[in-house]
Amino acid sequence: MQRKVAFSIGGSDSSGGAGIQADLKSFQYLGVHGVTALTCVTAQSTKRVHSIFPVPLDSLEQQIDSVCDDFQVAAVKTGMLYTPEIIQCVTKKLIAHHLKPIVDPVMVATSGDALSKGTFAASLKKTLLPHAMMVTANLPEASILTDHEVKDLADVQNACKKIYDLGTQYVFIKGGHSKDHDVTDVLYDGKTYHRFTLPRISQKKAHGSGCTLSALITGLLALGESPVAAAEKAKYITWSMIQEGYSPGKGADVLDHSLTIQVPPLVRSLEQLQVWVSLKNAIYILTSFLPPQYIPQVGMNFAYALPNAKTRDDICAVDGRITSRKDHVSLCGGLDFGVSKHVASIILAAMTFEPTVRSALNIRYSEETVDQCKNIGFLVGAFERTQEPPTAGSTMEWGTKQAISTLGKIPDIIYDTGGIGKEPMIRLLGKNPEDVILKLQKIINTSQQ
Ligand code: PXL
Repeated sequence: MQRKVAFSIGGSDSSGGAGIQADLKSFQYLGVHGVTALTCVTAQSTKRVHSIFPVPLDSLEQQIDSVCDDFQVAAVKTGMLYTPEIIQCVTKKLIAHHLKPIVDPVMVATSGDALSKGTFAASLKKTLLPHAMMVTANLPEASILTDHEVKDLADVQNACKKIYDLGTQYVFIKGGHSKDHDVTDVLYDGKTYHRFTLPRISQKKAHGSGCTLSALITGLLALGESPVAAAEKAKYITWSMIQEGYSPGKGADVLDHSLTIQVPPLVRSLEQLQVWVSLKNAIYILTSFLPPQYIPQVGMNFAYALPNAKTRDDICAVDGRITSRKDHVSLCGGLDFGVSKHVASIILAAMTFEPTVRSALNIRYSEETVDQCKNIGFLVGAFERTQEPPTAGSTMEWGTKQAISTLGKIPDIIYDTGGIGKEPMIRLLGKNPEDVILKLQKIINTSQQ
């Protein structure tokens, strides 16, 4: 199979969380072949940088030539360059090979230890940035590059202009170090400021997030994405990797670069993202406790609607199913808006009676489960498929409305006993995914007594 090739020039992080190691994992995540040239070897733990050994310049030159003479490099990034001499060497080689890099202006590690020396910043500005395609700077790095404190969004626009004037084609300034509630990153292309905002993940101190973000941008560019799309998608993926971060040593958390992380769709409002995150967390909990016998033959879906949802596109659900295989419950497919038909129709129908009922889930039907629900004191609604008028468009919409109008209230569950080729089913309704899960836990607990 043909693979695009992305090139990372930077330092080795022996703790495996940042540097070349993070870059290769990020390329791998995207299915891009990663190639590297090592500038330095750092002796580093998850707590601190113990020593830095710069690789001799003739070895660095040979690494870059070996890679560029062999591979069709589709995109390149630079990370830790450490000294003005390394900057000069790398710039000379990139120009010779007609490559314009994504530059991550690494100067200080997450631990606070220095990763640069001498007149590093001045050399970066004068030598490498005029040949860069994009610079990805956090607020302290933007402050150094502009000789001006950049502390919040208000300062970022000016900083973008100043860095752009150094000769790079794009400037990406990351808002992670601001004191704002949410994190806004800004991408400037010389004309427009593109803003990308995601909720702050305050509980994690993520080592390697800058490397990962710039490597993902590089990999996405190698795959043919535009710089604006690459920056936005890279931010979403990095955010998800930080959320799933783990602590492999005695110090900082590192990002989870595995293929199983769930990445939210590119959303246009933080409300959409909150709905996505709530559902994702609920499904994570659900799959950890659900006995497989509750999964219907056709699989389970779990959905959560935006406030005031009007169409299926306003409803987030599993693009696939929650299934059981070999007594193990697992999620098959990602979460997205507009992907559910059945469960979404149930929620939309219920919301026409009571707009706060925004979540639903289908479980396997059994008479015992219906009886247990009655014993718990749940309101139980039902419909019969045989009574559906031929003019009804969606069975789920008709059935839900039928069950609610018969009861005169919103039930906790709605069941039907099936039909020809139609599996009988129970659906749980609630205000949000946590509410639905609590109801399901009550059912499971009473059945185990
Ligand atoms: O995160 C920047 C970075 C880049 N490269 C190397 C590093 C770090 C941070 O620790 O160790 C080698």
